[in-house]
Formats: sequence, structure tokens, C-alpha cells
Amino acid sequence: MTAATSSRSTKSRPHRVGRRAAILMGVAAIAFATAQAPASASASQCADNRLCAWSDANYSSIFTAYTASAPALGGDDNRFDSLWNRNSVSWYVYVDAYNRGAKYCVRPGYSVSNLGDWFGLHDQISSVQKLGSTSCGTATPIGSYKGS
Ligand SMILES: [Ca+2]
Repeated sequence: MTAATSSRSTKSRPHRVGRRAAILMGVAAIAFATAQAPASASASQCADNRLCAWSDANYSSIFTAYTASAPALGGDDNRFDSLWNRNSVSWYVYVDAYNRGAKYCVRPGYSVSNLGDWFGLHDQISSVQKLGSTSCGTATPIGSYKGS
């Protein structure tokens, strides 16, 4: 019984240490990302010909830029709070993945500094679609002109 207990604890120790190291590395990575993001996050991150998105209002925190449609946003799903369209065409943003659910239109040069101010879109966007023209079709336009 003693031998079994001892053998079990010896076996589990490397596993536990490995897990703890992995968790610590994860915490360090998160701390690094959190420390870095506010210093560098701003509208100036957004290059031409992109739909830019940030995880917080006023173009701050985690930054993502799209040059093409994205039917699913992965880790950015339900995370965006601000947008800026620096394309010459409009983009649709949808509250569900695969271009489903309520859709809204961000026209060329338009930005949304706080999606929570527009139809309660805080942390709602789940897919984005690049259109072929400046037209919003039947979709509701959101945001205000910022320039492109
Ligand atoms: Ca959503």
C-alpha cells in the first residue's frame, strides 16, 4: 500500500509540474498581451484597405484587421466594440456566424467608436462580409464618417 502510494505520487509529479509550468506560461502570455495592448492600441493601427476591429470601445485593446470576408471569427467571436472600414467598399457585420442573424453595414471610411451605442452590438459581432460596392443594400448603416 505504501509502495503503491509512493509510486502513484512519483508518477503524477512530473505531470503536475508540467501542467503548472504550462499554466504559468499562459498567465505570463496573458499578462504580456494585456500590458502591451493599451500602449499600442489606437486607430493608427488600422492600415488602408482593411476592416479594422478592436475588442474595446474607442479603438482600443485587442486589434484585428480583415482584408477579406470572415464567416467565423474564432477567438474574436463576440468580442468587438469598435470598427473602422478603411476600404473603398462597404462591409456587413452580422450578430451570428456564417452571415446570419441581424446584419448592419459599415460604409467606406465609416467607423463605430462604440458598438454598444448601436443596437446593443457590444460583443455581438460573429461574422464580417466584404461587399463589392459602396452600397449597403437593405442593411442598416452604422457608424459615422471618420475618413479612409
Ligand atoms: Ca454573436
